[in-house]
Amino acid sequence: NARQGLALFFTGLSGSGKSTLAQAVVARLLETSSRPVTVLDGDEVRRHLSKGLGFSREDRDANITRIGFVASEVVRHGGVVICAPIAPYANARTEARQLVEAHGRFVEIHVSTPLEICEARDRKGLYAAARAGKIKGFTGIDDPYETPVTPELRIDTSQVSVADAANKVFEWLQAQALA
Ligand code: GGZ
Repeated sequence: NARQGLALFFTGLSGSGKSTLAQAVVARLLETSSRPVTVLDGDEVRRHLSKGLGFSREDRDANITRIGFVASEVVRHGGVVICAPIAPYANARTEARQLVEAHGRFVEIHVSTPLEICEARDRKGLYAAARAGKIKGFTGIDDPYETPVTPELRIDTSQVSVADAANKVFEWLQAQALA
């Protein structure tokens, strides 16, 4: 049912290409359908919805629960919602999935770009700061990332271009009659 609500949940390390890939998928969705798409942009979520939260396990879990709740509301009303947090803990991802699946479809996309590549990119200098001990508890350096075991899709952006990766997601959605 193409009108069923749908959440695309991208998860992966900082610098893995989640946001870039999510934006490319949004562009594809908007090109080919008249359905509105809500993007829960990571920076905006941290600035508004999750203002005041830090990066302890408790705060990260609260962040993902809030994102899951908003996503479930969008899906409940038949909308399409895209989120792209790190979401390092499997339990929190499962909770978000359950919130959404009460009302529609949840598609987990693991952006599996290896740590070495994310760190080499280091677009914001955060990995260098984490290695230098200036940021404590940085995911992949001195904080965990629990690799998704059975995501709907897994994409390594060091192996494929953003355009190809977005196509892969889009084609998978079409094959599932979700786009
Ligand atoms: C991980 C951190 C941290 C720590 C600040 N660990 O590359 P970015 O900058 O733009 O993406 C990262 C973002 C992660 O926020 P999320 O809300 O996605 O995280 S979670 O799902 O775990 O709640 C990074 C920046 O915030 N950042 N400190 N310690 N990333």
